[in-house]
Amino acid sequence: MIVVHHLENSRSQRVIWLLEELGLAYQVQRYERDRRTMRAPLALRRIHPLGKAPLIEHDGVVIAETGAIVEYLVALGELLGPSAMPQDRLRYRHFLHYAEGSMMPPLLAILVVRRLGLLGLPARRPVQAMLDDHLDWLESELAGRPWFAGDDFTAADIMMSFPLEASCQRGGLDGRRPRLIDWLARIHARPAYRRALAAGGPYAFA
Ligand SMILES: N[C@@H](CCC(=O)N[C@@H](CS)C(=O)NCC(=O)O)C(=O)O
Repeated sequence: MIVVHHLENSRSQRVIWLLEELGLAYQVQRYERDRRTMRAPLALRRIHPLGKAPLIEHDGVVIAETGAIVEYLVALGELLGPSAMPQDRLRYRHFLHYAEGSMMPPLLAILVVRRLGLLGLPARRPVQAMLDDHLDWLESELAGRPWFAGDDFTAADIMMSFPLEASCQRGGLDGRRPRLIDWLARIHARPAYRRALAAGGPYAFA
């Protein structure tokens, strides 16, 4: 049995969604954020020293880092990898890494700058510009194909869900980028996405 250590309202929602898409059996161990700091509780550090979500446990092994977890589960479930086409495979690998490696840093910067209040004011425009570059590029990527890796929905789309949902919430993503909004509507309509919401508890980004 796979155990998912899931932090409320966080990127770990993606792992529950992936497990639902793959049809693998799992249990959710849900953690609440500290209401003042919004950090994860110390209990997560008993599972992994960094105390970040998501974490999974399987066959006595703890796996951290969403991209690594996604690769592990896709191999286990033998579904939702890229097609055999070399271009799709490259794009799949790119987006699997890009979601956390390139897209999340400006979103985190926006969060920090907002929390700084007036002190953060001078940084608001430059960090928003950094995110806008990503959103413009992603919008153009979806001009030629329905999903991030190619013609088929893959785990790369699941990885991309959190940064794009967070972009709606705090990064100004709206109907001015219609392909991204349409992509979000299509992922949110998937039955496995809906089941994952029920399994993971309230999620403020959907
Ligand atoms: N790149 C890591 C990021 C992990 C991460 O920062 N997780 C957040 C959840 S959104 C967390 O646990 N934050 C609470 C904290 O840092 O205390 C991954 O994708 O697994």
